[in-house]
Amino acid sequence: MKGDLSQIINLERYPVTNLASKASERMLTGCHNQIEENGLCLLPNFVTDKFLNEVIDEVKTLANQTYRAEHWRSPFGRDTLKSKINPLKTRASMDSISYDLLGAESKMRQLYESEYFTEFLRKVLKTELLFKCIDPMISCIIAICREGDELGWHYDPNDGVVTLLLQKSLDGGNFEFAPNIRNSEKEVTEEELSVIRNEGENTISISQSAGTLSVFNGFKALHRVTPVGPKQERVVVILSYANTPDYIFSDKIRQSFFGRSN
Ligand SMILES: O=C(O)CCC(=O)C(=O)O
Ligand SMILES: [Fe+2]
Repeated sequence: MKGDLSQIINLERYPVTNLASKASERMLTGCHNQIEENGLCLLPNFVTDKFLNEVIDEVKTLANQTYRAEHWRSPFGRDTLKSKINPLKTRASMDSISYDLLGAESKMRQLYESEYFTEFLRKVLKTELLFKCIDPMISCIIAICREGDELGWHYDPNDGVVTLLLQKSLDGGNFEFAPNIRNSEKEVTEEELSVIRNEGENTISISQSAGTLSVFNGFKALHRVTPVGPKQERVVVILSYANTPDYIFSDKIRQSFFGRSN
């Protein structure tokens, strides 16, 4: 298994298979410092070039099985406002490949299903309570944002989303977030509203390259991917985790992303 991971993860820089080593300790301290600062940890060149090329090939092979979704949703997960033009609804539009389409040989599946990798994420997030989701469709998806596509401001329904950028868009498609802004399930604050209106003072825009792994708490942070420009699509793998070992997404989420619930 370790041997397999050396083909996938850049183990020299990120010694994920030897978490007790001094090198790992240093690496994890770096991760903790980043999370301390703004709730997000960026790990550039996390995967090997070989892996990146193989997964891009997987995406090409599955190109005719992507599902195009466009929907408007309340960033707060509350269906208070029905109108499509209401600025409090944000737009998500992209083509996605569901987890159940990744074959047994899929390199991406191997990374997501690696126990070393999950354990590494637990150490990054300083929790024992982090488990892969067991959703057959949503646990690990590949999202392709083409010209005009975006993932508008939202919170995630689960604690941990980890992304791996496979291909950067040449313009737009930036990841932006407002850390730790969620403070109540019920009441929407002025601070949250100002983020959605793109007037938020605490919004952070980050730069990711192909091969960057990003770990963040999207349950607590409002976040978005800005509209993608014309030159090159943005391709990202979205890996989902929860604090219980049995998390599956709602039928509504499966329907809205893939037009089917099983
Ligand atoms: O594509 C990204 O970088 C973020 C994905 C995301 O926010 C989500 O899937 O909930
Ligand atoms: Fe999200």
